[in-house]
Amino acid sequence: MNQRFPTHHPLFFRNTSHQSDFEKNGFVIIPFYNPAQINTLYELYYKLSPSNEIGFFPSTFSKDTNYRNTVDTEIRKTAEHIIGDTFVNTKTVCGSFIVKKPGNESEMGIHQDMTLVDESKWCGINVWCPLCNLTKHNGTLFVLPKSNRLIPTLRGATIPSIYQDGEVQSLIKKYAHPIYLKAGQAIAFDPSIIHFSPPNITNTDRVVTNIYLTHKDARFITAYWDKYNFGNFVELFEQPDDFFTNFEQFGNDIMEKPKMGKSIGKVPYQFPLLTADQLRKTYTTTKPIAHLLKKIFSYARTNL
Ligand SMILES: O=C(O)CCC(=O)C(=O)O
Repeated sequence: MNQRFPTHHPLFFRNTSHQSDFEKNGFVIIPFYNPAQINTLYELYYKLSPSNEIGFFPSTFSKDTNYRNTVDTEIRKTAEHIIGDTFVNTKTVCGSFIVKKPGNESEMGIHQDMTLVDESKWCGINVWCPLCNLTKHNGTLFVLPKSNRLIPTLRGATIPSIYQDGEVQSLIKKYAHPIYLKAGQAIAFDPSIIHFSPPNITNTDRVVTNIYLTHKDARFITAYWDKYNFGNFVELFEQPDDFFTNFEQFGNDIMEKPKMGKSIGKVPYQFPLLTADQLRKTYTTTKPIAHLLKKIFSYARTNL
């Protein structure tokens, strides 16, 4: 698997302007659930979800296999038609709840999501959709537009990130944009985009559903680095399509070698780092970014 960006994007969106915004910026805002579907999903959440969780809690982190599977099945069932109407050539791999319980522990720091496909050919899409309106108090998502195209990476809990430097992290926070979605609007984003979310400091759970999709022909692949033994190599594991729902190591022994999947060998990796200069150059000279967000949100206002 090469760490380079694809020369062309697979077609994912039926709407050509969604596809081109996604390609240009690494994300696009789309209409997703209607009010009845939001109610169905809230009922599911209150019926099934453990009440003793605190902080930031994705259902994929639960130790209860039945809970993970039921959430996955029901979210995918509720979204099935919208997904069919919105996307082409995709397979839906996992539906989950991502919850921020009230409190400062619910902050989610700067990150890119783990590698799940060969990104020199394919890409994944997270369809992240809140069931409530997002505000600056309840843990909205911030994204750094176009950051999925800054450096090609392999990612996973054991692999050092590209944004370790303190100044780099401050600049990411400075240039990132909050995405204030209304209940039922979704952001469809490339999982390699740099993103984060502040804590939910209201009194109510912030409930989001996330659905991960990728191209129907893409193999599911995860990456693992043993820092004592691998040097500049990373081991890749082919995973079954139910990886997300059946992987037991999230929120558990995530730093251990994957206990699921089949090793397909090691690839060289140089552990690249983002620099403050690269960020400044990209985000102070890329004037379209402010303009572009305005365009995206005016599209959202008129079309959603
Ligand atoms: O739900 C959130 O606040 C953040 C979600 C996120 O960062 C992720 O799913 O990778």
